[in-house]
Amino acid sequence: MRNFSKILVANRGEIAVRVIRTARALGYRTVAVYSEADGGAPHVALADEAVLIGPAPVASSYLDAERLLKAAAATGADAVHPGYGFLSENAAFARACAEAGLVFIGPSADAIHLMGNKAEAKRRMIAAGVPCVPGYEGRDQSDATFVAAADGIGYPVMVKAAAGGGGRGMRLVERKDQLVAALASARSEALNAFGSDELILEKAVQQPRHVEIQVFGDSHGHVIHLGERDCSVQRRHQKVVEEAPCPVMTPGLRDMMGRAAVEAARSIKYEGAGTVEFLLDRDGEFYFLEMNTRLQVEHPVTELVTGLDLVALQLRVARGEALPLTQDDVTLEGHAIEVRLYAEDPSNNFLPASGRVDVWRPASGDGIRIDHGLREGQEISPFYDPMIAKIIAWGSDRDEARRRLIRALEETTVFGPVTNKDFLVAILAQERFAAGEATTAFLAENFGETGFEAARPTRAQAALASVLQYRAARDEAAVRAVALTPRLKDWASAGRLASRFSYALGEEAPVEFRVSALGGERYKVEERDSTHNVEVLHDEAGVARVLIDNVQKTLRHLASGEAKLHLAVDGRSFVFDNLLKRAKGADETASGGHILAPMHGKILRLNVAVGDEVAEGQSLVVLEAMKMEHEINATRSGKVTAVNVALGDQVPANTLMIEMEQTGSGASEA
Ligand code: MV4
Repeated sequence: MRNFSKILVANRGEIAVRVIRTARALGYRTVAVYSEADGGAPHVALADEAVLIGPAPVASSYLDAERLLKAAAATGADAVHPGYGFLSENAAFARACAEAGLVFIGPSADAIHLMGNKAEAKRRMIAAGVPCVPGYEGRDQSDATFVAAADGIGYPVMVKAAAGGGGRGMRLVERKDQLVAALASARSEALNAFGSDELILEKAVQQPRHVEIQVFGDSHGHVIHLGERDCSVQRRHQKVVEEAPCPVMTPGLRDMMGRAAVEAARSIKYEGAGTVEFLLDRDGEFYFLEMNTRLQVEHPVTELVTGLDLVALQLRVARGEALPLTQDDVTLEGHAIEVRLYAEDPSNNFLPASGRVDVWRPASGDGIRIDHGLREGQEISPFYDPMIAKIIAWGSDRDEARRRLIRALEETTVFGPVTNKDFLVAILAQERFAAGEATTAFLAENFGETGFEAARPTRAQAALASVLQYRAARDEAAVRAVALTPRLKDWASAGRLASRFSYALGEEAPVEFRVSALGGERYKVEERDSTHNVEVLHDEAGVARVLIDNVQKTLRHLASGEAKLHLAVDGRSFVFDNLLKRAKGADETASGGHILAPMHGKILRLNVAVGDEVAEGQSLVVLEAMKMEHEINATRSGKVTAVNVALGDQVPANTLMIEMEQTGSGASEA
């Protein structure tokens, strides 16, 4: 037994949250670490203790082994869970933990080191009888040797960096006359990226699937596998969709691949969670590619089809306990699909996005699991991977999981940085993907050429936006006029404003929307080609139920300044930018030019007349309502151009009482 009771989680974000949850549930004390950028992050609040380890850059925080070991010492932690990424596959860190008397929750430093070199790993796997892609993984690195080896293998071949991963230093070589140049460029890229220019050569497998087997080993020599995951849908070697089981798997093939993976792990006395990656070709032949010696990002799909908690298993075997189940106890049920929701812009070459997440509402529902480490209001930091969440769906069959996942994406709202949500929905809805036919070539073939442009908002969606912007401006004006929250007010009566909103909808010219309040939260929206009738049936905390053109729907909305509105409706998220407001405050509703009655009431005093110059804060009107006097003040200076009410009038809410124009310089920004 290697007992421990307090686990330091040497990671951040969703995986730190994931590990802390299980550790706490199993009675362990937990220590989080965080950088200066992460003080407000959920993983910090969730742990019993949290240690500030350094500034935002990873080299001086999450990648700094010394600071992590210090944090463990300071808090009395006796075990370290590395999560994925960062130091999770760093043999020196695993060794340093052991030397500091900490249980490293992962395989031995030797196993990490061995699998970190593709040439070494392949030699060992060939010796263990694990099927490998035909290739060359020798120590002689001369061009002549590679050229001769490639002739033996047959073109096309792949050149790969022995120390590499993630496709860096990898070259596809179609013809003999391209090989020497490819070797040279791969060497220089590998040396630069990994500090080693050692290469291997492999036959290029055509349109393979990426199928990986989850394995577990314990310190008693038991090794089992938990079935496979298909991670073929990748973009530039970044996984985008992962699922279990693989759509083309058969029990016989699973048994063969599982045995090969177990043999791979057994041959190196592997302990803990590991993943053996294979390429699966069209003929059902499979080839060992590499072994990942960590818990992987996509482990939840395995959890959902096996019913096991992989972190719990990791903690068990790290303590020196035997695996609590045998291979025969492992059963697979149903199907699970995971997608990675990223803050990135699919229409701009997937450029990572950062910034404050104003609204973060992950969906929930039957068969839906969302792993994330994000708090609403938190920043997506440019220092780290911009993954927002893993959205995972389980179904009794693949299509049920797929449908549930699409729905979960549609019902998940992110207002703030742009995300790949629509891209993910488009992948899941794509015919070939739905048929389970996606190989590693899927994204390049289906989304490669032009990048991804989400569909533009429809006129009806823009009409909804205009109504919401109208209401936001009205409520803002009312808040300015009297210190009452808009919710307390009675907006039941007809207003008299026709406000204009202009949006660039991706058509040739911007489209103008004219909103008229008909009273009682009913609105008429006129645009170039048609009229939309909108009624807001219910609206609370940014979630509204609306009726538009006789169809009810639920939407989420958030006004951002005077010009912008975030709107999530019909499963999509949009940002509408009112060009009139953005241009120069052409619509004065919210900038103080239109003084509205904030509620139904009686004009008790009228303090201004047409032509008066008024100063900001000056009293304009006193309204009696709900047995109280409400003073309505100018929200900025200007000249009164119209007074539409008289002393003693009973006015409905939203009545345009006074109109002002701006004078002098002070501007529309106020
Ligand atoms: C290959 C291959 C075809 N043949 N090796 C890409 C990342 C690295 N883990 C291995 N990769 C590949 N290795 C041989 N011998 C095709 C790929 C590959 C790929 C693999 C999995 C998922 C997506 C991919 C996209 C392009 C290439």
